Amino acid sequence: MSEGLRMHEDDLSVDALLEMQRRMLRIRMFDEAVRRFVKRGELPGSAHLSLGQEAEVVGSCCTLRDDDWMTGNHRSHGHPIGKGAPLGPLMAEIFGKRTGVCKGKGGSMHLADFRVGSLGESGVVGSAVPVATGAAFSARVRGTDQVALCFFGDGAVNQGALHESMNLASIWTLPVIYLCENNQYAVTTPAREATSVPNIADRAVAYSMPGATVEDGQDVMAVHAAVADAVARARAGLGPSLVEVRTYRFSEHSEGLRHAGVYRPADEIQAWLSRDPVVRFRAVLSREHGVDEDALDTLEAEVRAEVDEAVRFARDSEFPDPQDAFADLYTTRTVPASW
Ligand SMILES: Cc1ncc(C[n+]2csc(CCOP(=O)(O)OP(=O)(O)O)c2C)c(N)n1
Ligand SMILES: [Mg+2]
Repeated sequence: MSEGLRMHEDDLSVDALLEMQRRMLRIRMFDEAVRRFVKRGELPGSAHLSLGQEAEVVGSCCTLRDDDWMTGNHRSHGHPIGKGAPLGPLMAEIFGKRTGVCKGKGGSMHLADFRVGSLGESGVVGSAVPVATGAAFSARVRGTDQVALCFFGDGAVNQGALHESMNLASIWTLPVIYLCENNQYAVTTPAREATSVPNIADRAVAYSMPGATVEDGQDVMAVHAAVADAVARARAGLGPSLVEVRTYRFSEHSEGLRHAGVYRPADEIQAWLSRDPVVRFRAVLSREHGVDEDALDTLEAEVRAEVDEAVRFARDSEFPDPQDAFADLYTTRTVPASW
């Protein structure tokens, strides 16, 4: 990680560390379940899984308070889970049910849960970046110390919306953390062939903000430390940061795509699989924090039961009524005069 942020020292309790492992396990088991249902033809549409990227999602989200905001992208399941959303309404959304977080109208690419500050995800690459920037602007206007965490992939790095947003955030000193999930490919395009700088974090210089690269994005604590520094900076009123996290997706761009073996060398995939973030952090909890193996097994069993319950809830729920197709398309809320 480059220097320049460093406003925060990690001092997490064992309970906080176990919560991070719990959320990583939730993402892992939730997306493994989704993959099974897609394979069986039980789910409509495509599904972009966060398998392999659990550490960057959870390490980032666990630096936030419940009232902080977060936006994401088409790889949308992990982000709200990382922010602490309950699993049932997320799974119901993927099944297209009316109990889903978007009442079954959004589907897999549009999970959101306002109750935990998860403002939305979108299939249009880069489109949630201005939303996070706007949320940070609202904190500034209302005089709160909330911050906004903005996830985007390496494929969004050259989208105009990102550059316009980073520029505005810089000149207005907005409390936003631009978090690039560099899993090294945009569908099949390698980031190194599509972007003009070797380190995406180098782009921060152009917007007078600190930039940091987390080389080992499969280490949840390394991600947490870097993002916590950026969050502390934003909360202190010092403005935005860009954090790039190097990671890897374990599955294909989306389930059902037939690109396997064409663009990613087998030894590269193998090297990343051997650094599984969930397996690694379990070993760290046991070796360095004295958590016994039985407690770690119990944690895994609890999360498995939670995912099973979410699936049951989704399957048992009703589909939306076609008559409600046009409900909730536009907000009826107005901005209070006091703003
Ligand atoms: C504006 C726009 N252009 C192209 C696409 C097609 N598309 C969907 S996902 C994707 C790649 C995204 O890659 P990245 O941002 O690295 O995220 P990842 O899938 O690797 O998590 C592309 C090009 C799109 N959805 N929106
Ligand atoms: Mg990518």
